Amino acid sequence: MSHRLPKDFIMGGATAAYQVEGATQVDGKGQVLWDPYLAAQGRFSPDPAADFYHRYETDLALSEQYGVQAVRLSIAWSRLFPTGDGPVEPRGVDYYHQVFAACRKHHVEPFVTLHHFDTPLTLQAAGGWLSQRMLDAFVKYAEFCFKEFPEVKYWITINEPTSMAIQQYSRGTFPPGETGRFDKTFQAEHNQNVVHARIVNAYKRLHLGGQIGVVHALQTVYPYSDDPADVHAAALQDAYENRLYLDGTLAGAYAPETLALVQEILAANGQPMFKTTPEELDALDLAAHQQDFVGVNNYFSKWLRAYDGASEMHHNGTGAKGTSVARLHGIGEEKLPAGIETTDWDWPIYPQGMHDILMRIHDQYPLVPAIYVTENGIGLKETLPDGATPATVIADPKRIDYLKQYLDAVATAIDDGANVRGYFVWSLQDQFSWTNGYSKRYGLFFIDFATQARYVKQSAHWFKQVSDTHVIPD
Ligand code: BGP
Repeated sequence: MSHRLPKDFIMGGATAAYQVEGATQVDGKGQVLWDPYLAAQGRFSPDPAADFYHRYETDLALSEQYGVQAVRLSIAWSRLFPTGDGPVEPRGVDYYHQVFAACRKHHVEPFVTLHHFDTPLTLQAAGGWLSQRMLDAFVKYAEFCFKEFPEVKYWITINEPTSMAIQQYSRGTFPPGETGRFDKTFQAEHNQNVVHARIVNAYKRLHLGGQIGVVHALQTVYPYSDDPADVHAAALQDAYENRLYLDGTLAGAYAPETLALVQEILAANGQPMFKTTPEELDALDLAAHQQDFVGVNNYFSKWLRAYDGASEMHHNGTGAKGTSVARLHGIGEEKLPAGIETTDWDWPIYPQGMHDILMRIHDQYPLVPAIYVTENGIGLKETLPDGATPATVIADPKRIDYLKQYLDAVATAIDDGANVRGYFVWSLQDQFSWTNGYSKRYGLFFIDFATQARYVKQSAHWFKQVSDTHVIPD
């Protein structure tokens, strides 16, 4: 039977400044932590990305045409404040006013993220999420945006604090590329929870009438077997990737069990517990009582089994299927049960995990007023067919199948009582991927990166049908 979505359910598309804008060296934009890191790696460049800096009008027109009612965008902090906490760059401010005006013109609601992995280089050099200077500067930049852009009604403080802290300090796939530093990871996680809370509280003091929330990457974690050691490994992994954030931002306090699991990971690695102050804990509590929504990014789930050895990791950043390895000392080993399909990047396709994470928020975090799925989608290797014309529609049946299964899981969670208000597909158009470059495409719209021509994919037609009818076809 076809699944129905609520009449006011928002169907949106997601982007991030550094992944779509390109133009990283123009109009006074400051450097971000990725610029020297990617240049040193020499694998791929963040320019031109999808050249959204110059082509936002085209992409917003396509959005309107294909039923994309809302777009997640992020402001590049370094366009407004090239050094993070120095003087303002008016050309950056003007640019975002123009983008938001174009959103209005095309009847697309902007959901605006303040930080999507693109810390200004100066502030990363000062210690990034581990430095008080960065945290204070982030609050000031956020307050500037709230006052400067009253046309924005939906704000997101931080995109995926999880990905940021873990990939920066324990998995080594984001700059500065450190591994095994669980102490830095948890301190950065806590600091991001606190700075998110400070910003929510500042926004609410301004009484601007809009809404504010945070976006988390939430991988549902299951034990590989019902062996108690595997069950415990899953609990450790969950504390590390999900629970410290969920407690800190959605409950406003860390449960004693969460802290005990964190402590256990740190003790196993001979590292100290993260530090908190009473003022910080008060800020967490206040923010959790007044924020408006949480965004959930969910692509895949994880299965954990007990592991006693040294940490070993391999990140599949090329699409060489079956190459991922993740065994973390003090946590456990990721091990996929038989029969679960994976993408070329080893991401398990498991829509039940989407349903389960939405229900977990509904069941365990009752302060949360509303949930948006702020990212979900599938990365595929796609090419432009020979002889393509501007009218060519790119076939992507695999994406339609994935989106249908996950959206069905969202609809089931709504039927089961979760207050999910919208769904943003990752991604609106093909774009630059942090650790994969240009080979992992997610968009409803195909981009020929050499010419920047846009082509519609079949999934865009499917998306429009869902958006128009609020029915997920069989
Ligand atoms: C999320 C990020 C996005 C995006 C997406 C897909 O974690 O918020 O910025 O990149 O994942 O990830 P990837 O590009 O690694 O496939």
